[in-house]
Amino acid sequence: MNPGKKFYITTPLYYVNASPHIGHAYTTLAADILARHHRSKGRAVHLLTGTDEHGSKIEEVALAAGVEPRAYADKIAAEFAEMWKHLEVLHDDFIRTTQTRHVTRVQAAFEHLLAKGDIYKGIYKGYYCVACETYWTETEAPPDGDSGMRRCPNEGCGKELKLTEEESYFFKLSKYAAPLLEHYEKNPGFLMPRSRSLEIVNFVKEGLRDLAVSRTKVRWGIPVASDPKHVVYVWFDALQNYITATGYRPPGMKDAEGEDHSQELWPADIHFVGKEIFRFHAVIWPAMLMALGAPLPKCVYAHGWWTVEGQKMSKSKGNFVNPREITNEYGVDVFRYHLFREMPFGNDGDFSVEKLKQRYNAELANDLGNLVSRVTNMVEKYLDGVLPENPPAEKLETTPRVETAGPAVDAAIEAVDLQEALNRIWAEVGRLNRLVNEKEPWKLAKTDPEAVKWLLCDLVFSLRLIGGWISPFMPEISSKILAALGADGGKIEKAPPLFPRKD
Ligand code: ME8
Repeated sequence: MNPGKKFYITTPLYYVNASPHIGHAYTTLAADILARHHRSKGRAVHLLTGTDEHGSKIEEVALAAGVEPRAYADKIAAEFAEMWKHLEVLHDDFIRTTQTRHVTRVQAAFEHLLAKGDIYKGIYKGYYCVACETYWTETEAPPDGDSGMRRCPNEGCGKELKLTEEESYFFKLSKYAAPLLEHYEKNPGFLMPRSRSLEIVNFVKEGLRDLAVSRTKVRWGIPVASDPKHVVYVWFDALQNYITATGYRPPGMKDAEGEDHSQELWPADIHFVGKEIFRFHAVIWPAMLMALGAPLPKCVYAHGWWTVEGQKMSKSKGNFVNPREITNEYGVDVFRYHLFREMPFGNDGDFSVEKLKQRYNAELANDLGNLVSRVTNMVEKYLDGVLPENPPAEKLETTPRVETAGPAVDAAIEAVDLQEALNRIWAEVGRLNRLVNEKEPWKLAKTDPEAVKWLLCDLVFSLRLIGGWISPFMPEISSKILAALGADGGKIEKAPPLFPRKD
């Protein structure tokens, strides 16, 4: 492997048809947590996010709003960028599929595949879901018993399909079924979690049909360079962002805007996606890369879906949760914490404000916040805010025990078992709370000041470890805790409340 290779993490490119909501935030925050973790270990990391701006879905919403698709895209892309800033996401790049650096590379890749014979011209006849930007066949989407209407079979979609017949270029996806199966077999970590990989393997085993990759009925897209009445099918366009963003040049492309950093970045180490777009990333995308002769990403990780107060989020219900509704009341870090403590990565879960509030009061205000404020208060009171320098190792009983959780926390984050990482950390928070309750340092202070000194020292050192571990999840709270604990060498004073109680 190239020694300068960075750990390259991506999120999906979100459609610019609607404002960011908690579902988008979830994937992007998972990517940010993993990125922060690796950075904290001194590894070079590159986090890419961005927006998916072409296709009929965007064309339709812009038309309905009476604006040009580009103006519509500009507005929503800016909302996504602002949201990531607000949520303390540290991304290294934000790609928009309308940017020249992407457009020219998609065009060059298309021409290369055409010349190679992996793309050929034909007629597409079948059904199309605009909401999912997905083609369906008659058998995949049989007519409804009562109405005779065909609906999108995607879980949670069910929108009416449009019958379409148009001249189209096709990508020879069928050719790649066997190589894909071989790749899945040889690389058991490629499709994650395992529980979702079987579905993909079975799907590919059924055999793959060639995929329509251009449209003539849509205008808002990347024109095929050699035949501009066609625009590139939005998924065939958007999937390539992960590699176009690296500056990669498809075979045959000489001049290109932007530097080629593909050696530093590609192949991606992990693509984070929601379960509903796993198939695109697990089947179509690797087949495209095989056709281009580029290495495949190391892993595609599909997480589950959030419902909100027991309901699917949808336009008709108007129940999309804007993260700001939560962060305005509880702060950004609390939102970040709740999402990953609540739902095991990979499973589905339900978002409820009541549950968030319970977690806030119990796990944050009480378990962690109180502990920090009690400990810092006692250090101020009994030790004048100063810890003994270089305490002898035998005086610290708890710190080494807490420390042993470190590798498990790291391993859980690296396996993207983010809930497990938080469970491990909170087990140590629990250990420290029990210690304080058992030893009752406020009583001990009257009888054995020496013992109190070492006990507080032990607690502060242990808490500093915990303060560090939470930093990928709660960067701001982590800094506040570490500062309050004098981790930068300062005096220790009673910490201001980190989590004011909510009733
Ligand atoms: O699919 N729960 O974009 P999109 C959890 N443009 N995650 C959710 C979610 C929910 N309820 N709702 C959305 C697209 N997400 C394409 C992707 S990639 C080349 C192109 C998250 O705006 C989750 O990551 O519909 C999901 O896959 C993504 O947002 C879909 O975003």
